Amino acid sequence: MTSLTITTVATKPFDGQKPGTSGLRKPVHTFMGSNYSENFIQCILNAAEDKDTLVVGGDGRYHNTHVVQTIVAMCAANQVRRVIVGQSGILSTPAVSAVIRKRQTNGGIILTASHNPGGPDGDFGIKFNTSNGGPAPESVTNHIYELSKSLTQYKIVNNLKVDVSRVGVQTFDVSDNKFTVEVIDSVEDYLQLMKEIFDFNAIKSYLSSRSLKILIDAMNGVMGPYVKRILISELGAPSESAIRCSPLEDFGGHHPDPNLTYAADLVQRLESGEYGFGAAFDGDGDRNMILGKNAFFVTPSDSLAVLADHLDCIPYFQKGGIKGFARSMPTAGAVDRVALKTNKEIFETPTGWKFFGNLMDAQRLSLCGEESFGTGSDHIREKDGLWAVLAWLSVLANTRKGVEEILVNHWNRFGRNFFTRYDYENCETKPSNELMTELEKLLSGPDFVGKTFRSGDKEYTVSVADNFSYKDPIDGSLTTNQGIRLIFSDGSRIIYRLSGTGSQGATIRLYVDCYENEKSLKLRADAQEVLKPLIDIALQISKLREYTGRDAPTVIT
Ligand code: G16
Repeated sequence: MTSLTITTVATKPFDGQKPGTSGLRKPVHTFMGSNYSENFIQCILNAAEDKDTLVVGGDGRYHNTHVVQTIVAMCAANQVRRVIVGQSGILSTPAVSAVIRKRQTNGGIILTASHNPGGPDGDFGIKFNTSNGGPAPESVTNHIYELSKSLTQYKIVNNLKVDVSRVGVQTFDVSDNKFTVEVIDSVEDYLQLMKEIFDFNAIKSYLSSRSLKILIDAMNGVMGPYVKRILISELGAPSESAIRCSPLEDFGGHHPDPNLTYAADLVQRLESGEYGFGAAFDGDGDRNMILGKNAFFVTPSDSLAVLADHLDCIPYFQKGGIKGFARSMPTAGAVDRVALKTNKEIFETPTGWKFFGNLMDAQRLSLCGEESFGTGSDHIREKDGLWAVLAWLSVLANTRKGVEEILVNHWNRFGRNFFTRYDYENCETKPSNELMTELEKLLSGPDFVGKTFRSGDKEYTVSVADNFSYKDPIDGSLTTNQGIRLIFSDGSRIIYRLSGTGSQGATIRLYVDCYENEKSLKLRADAQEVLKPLIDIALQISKLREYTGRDAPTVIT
């Protein structure tokens, strides 16, 4: 075997290589610029304290294959001894987390911009996960960003090419050291984990009894192969139960984002009443949307609460017990009521799955979720779309009830949290920042708390007005500036946040929620109608229309 040599390439720092809510996300043409990806990868490798073995994979979007080769060639030049790569460079985000944990590696690098569009005009992203399988905490991502500001060189083995199309081990001699690349089946480790968690026989026999017809939309993202192998081959769902299962580099030109706007096709098909259960995933397979018969929409906050209330029908929790629950701050507090009833700890964290990891590692957290269509448990350290679907199927098989009936029962027992999110995507950055600054000034004024706002026949008195901060209960780290909150005396909330996952301009998120426990109110169908007075007040206080020039949001959830 001829020895390959390491090349050191001179480079200059790029502005703005600051990881956001979940990794560095930019338009793909930015990542394709000379040295842009190499710089960021070098900073990850410099920041990683232990890097003997790393996992690499992505959601298959445009440019994925190229960057997989770059990462492997740079690992070879930077004292990594072994790299584990998903076949064809494909691994869902939950699968990377599962592989890191199962094979006890030092972490991994995930190539994805999640739910952002792909293709030559779309977005790309690079994210570092640490040895617990979760997204790197802020201490690490801040370190990566600091390194990126002064990087002068990166190291690469230029002529190292790996055949990622075949499963197996390939070894290389790099400057007289052995470097190993193991290409693994993209689904296998994840499938084995799911089999340990769920009762596959129970789900399979329920699906085969034909009492439930399901329709699953992989949205041409990474989940196609996982859906086919797990739901169809293993659990016996008919092949027509899964749609858009071929991973495409541009996701078929769509936003691979499982919400009512971007998964409208699925919603339409469910409206026919033919299916009792529907679900969609995002590009990298960590998000999920759950629908019942006639496209009955389960909000992520409710989905979390219902699962919290039914975890004991899943073998993983029967064996390991149920520790605490958690949700991100903007997520409505439906799960808090289940925690109260079941006497479990409940944590409220900033937006970003990375904030759940410490709690899970400390054995304080079993189940958590976010309003942004994320649900998951401590089986891995990422949110997990297919896990959520299998959890829901377990609940349906166990209760033999429909999705809507389960939700109505839940609201009757616990009351109902109405929730909506308005997204104003791709706004101009400067006025969006000004909006947040002015809002913060306004609410820190001496008379703001106690002030009453009126809309129609409703009246709301402010009892808390702040910018959310979080002290991690495990390591004591403080994270500030996590969203402006107005909490009213009846518990209703208005929250304003700037998204940390957009790739250009600014995305303003407005979250509004309230709680009802009066029978005639809680079973009303239309959340928009219930929340209208609060939405009007939110728009009025923030002068959102004036700052953004937008009359309506881009997406309403
Ligand atoms: C990421 C994070 C989530 C977060 C979401 C939305 O999800 O992992 O924890 O809730 O972004 O963040 P933002 O409101 O800042 O856009 P994903 O699926 O995009 O990786």
